[in-house]
Amino acid sequence: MKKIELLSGDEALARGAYEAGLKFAASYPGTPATEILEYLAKFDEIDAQWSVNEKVAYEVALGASIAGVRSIYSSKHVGINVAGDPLMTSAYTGVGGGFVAVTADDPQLQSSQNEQDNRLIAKFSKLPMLEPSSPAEAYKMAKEAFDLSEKFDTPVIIRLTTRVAHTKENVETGDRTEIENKPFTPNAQKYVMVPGHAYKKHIALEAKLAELQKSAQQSELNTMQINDKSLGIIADGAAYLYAKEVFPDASFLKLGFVYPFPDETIKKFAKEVKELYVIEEQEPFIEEHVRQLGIDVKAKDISYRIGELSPALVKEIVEGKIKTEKPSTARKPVLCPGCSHRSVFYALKKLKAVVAGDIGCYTLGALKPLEALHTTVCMGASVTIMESLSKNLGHDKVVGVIGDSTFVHSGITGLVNAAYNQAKGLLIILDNSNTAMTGSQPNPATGVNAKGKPTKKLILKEICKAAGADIVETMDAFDKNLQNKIKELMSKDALCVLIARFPCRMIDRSRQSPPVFNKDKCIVCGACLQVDCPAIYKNADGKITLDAFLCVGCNVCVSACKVDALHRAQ
Ligand SMILES: Cc1ncc(C[n+]2csc(CCOP(=O)(O)OP(=O)(O)O)c2C)c(N)n1
Repeated sequence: MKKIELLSGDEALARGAYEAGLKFAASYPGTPATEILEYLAKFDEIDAQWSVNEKVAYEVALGASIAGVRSIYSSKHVGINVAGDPLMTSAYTGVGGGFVAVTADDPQLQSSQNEQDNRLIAKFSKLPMLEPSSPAEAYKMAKEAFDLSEKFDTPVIIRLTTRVAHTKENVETGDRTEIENKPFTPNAQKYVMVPGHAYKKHIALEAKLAELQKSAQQSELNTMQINDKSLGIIADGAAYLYAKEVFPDASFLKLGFVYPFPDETIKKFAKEVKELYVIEEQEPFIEEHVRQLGIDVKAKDISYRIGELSPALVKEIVEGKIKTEKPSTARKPVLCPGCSHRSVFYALKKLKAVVAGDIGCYTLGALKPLEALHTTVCMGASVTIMESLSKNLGHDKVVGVIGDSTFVHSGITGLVNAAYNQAKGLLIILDNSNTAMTGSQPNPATGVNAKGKPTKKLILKEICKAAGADIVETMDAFDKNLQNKIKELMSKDALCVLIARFPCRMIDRSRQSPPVFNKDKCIVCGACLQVDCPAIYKNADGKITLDAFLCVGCNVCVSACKVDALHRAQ
């Protein structure tokens, strides 16, 4: 039954996949892709899972495809790096049931550690890529991607960016079509990628790409709109919408099937128009290819490769300007009041520890005034960088800090490595029983699955011991002795893990009474402000204010106060 539904790009893509008979979905949370799996997990017809990381997600999804069912992988752009190993070789194996891999990129780093443009992954991996400009297109392309995948025996990548993933639009949805599973027949030439087989597969892949290019040239996803011929614009994704808004009368070649490039279509369009521009966000992906075709084209200055575009910036590009816009610093992100990460970072700051950090809410420990986290590179890198910092700077000075979800994602291997290579030092696992940063998804250490059902629970203490840690202790993250415990473990000549445990405020909203604040004793020394809690701040009149509405009574500020102005409530 046809229905109009207000859907985000993520939801629309997921809806399209559901209607295309999808039976298996795997993902690891990451903005702006998270809502794809969250949407799919609601359907009984779909076996949907949060995998422990993106490599695992890609592999289980590919495995489901090999078993014959339509399957989907989704992650944020950097997740594709983690999944890179199976992804690259899946271009050789091809698929069983239709297999779609979604990358949701984050230009402008709304919530990411880098701004990589995953259109380049399509070229690198030799996989076809579709790119919608809107939720309605994402819905349509999800269906097309499965057909394309089965027709050409290849995974198909769909690339979203934050604007498309999180924009909402009315989308006309329909019914699900059940698709018969493809039979699985053992076929070593296809699925066992030893050199002899893979070499032949690479030859076949090049031929497949040529066929895919013909398909891109005929595809309705690449549309030519000939209007005013004095200005022709080639654009994709959100950039197409911005360009269309600024130059409604121009001629357009809108690319939706972005890789392999539809060369003949591009050449034809270039001949039609007088002045040709490529308007694209991030890397000069289309621009460089158009130039390679020997076509004279104008495009953005290098300064516009950083951050998102907007209609105003598209106008500037065509005016030949250089980008002057600076990143917004309007609002500093901050840990929630009562967040258990705060007490750990406050203790680490006091101990003047060198802290190898990781990615999660706790990365905020790097910001002023806490400034208690000194490296963040990628997920899992706290444990490995801690190993090297400890060996070089002294294990009594260095601490690694990682969240529970990140530890399961890629921290366990680092801990095994540290033990195997006889590293010493302290790793603190901030166990808030949540993947908080991405909006409270469960993970193996929470004992709940993607469908919200109880499942086997990973016991962090046991896995740390099994990985080879010499000492593993667990402590309440708000324990008054936390700082002493960290100090004690830092001084041990051993590989130690401290699991600092307290449920995330997003899942346990219970409150204790705020501390008692004796204003008369307060000398406005600012010590309490060093804990960086939104519930305690300096007023316009220069006085310290404790906001009882925001405060949940964690008492970290009490431990910071040097003049007894703050007391635990009795
Ligand atoms: C490779 C990769 N995948 C996913 C993400 C998105 N992401 C950032 S932090 C995080 C996990 C946070 O959970 P946890 O480690 O438990 O810390 P918390 O936010 O709960 O404090 C995720 C999934 C990412 N940045 N990089």
